[in-house]
Amino acid sequence: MRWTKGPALGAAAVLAVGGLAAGCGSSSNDKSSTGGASTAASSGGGKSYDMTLITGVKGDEFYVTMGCGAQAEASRQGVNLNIQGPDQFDPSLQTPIVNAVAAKKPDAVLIAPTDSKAMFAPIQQLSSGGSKIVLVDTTLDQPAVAVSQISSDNVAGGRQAAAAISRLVGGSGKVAIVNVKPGISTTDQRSQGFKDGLRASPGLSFVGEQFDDDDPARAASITKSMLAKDPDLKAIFATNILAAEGVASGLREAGKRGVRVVTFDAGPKNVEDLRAGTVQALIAQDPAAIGRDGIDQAVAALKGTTTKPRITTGFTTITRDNLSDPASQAAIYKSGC
Ligand code: T6T
Repeated sequence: MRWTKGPALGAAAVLAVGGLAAGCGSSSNDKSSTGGASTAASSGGGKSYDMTLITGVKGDEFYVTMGCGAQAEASRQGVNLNIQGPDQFDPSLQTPIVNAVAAKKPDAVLIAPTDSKAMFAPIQQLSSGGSKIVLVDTTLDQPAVAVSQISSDNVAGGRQAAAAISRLVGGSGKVAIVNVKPGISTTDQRSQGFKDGLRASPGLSFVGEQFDDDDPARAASITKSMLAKDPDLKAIFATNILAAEGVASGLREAGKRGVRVVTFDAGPKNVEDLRAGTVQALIAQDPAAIGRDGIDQAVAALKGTTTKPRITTGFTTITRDNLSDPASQAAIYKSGC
């Protein structure tokens, strides 16, 4: 089996590689894990805007890589960018950060809301204070508060995961989902896309979905309890980085070989698990492109030029067969810029 690019992969992904390379060459580090340093604008010529990127969680390589893409573009555009994020993917921890940022009234805020409902009021408050809002990665049930939303096509990614699992198990057997928590737009959509995609493979039987609260230890114990309940489980779809890490640990701890795993995201640990054969395919998003496009949309909104209400970035499907290809290597998330 050899997969290369996912269906949504195109110019966006190619551009993202360029953005990421620029990020790695810049002087910025992982602001989302250092608690919010800011980098002064170094170029430009016009007005220098102050922007903040509020990630879903600190230290997660998806958001680190998004921060690298955003920082590279901010430096290019002469934007002062500050990057912050909560310690956990949790609206009760993200809200105080949003409130503190609102008090500073930055020109624009790029934000990945940790809950599609609970984060609406704090984000609306930011907008009422005059900051332009760009939703990056996750979105809100009421996204009109934002000038632009930028993300992967998460429904399509979930469908792609179902098709990949169907191929891996020969079209029949029990399959399950390990998800993060309800209310996160991205992972809800991946789960929805996966369930839709299963309809194309009537031989697959869906035995359920469980939520790990973005905790890999919980994902590992969920995996072991799924195996105890269904010892003939054939495959698991893990909907994000930490779910994937936990599912891989759970399979190792259970000493279970032969269960096929397809995951969203491509952090360094996910790649190790792919190399070791515990995981069979990683659907890598393009977080650097999301960060870069987020800065561009915010600048356009502030300058009063045309913004794009919706931007969809691409995927790269990474398997052991194509892992050494330059496109796969470029799609692996970074732990620092
Ligand atoms: O999968 C990404 C992101 O797209 C999602 O919204 C939350 O989880 C990640 O950050 C990975 O941990």
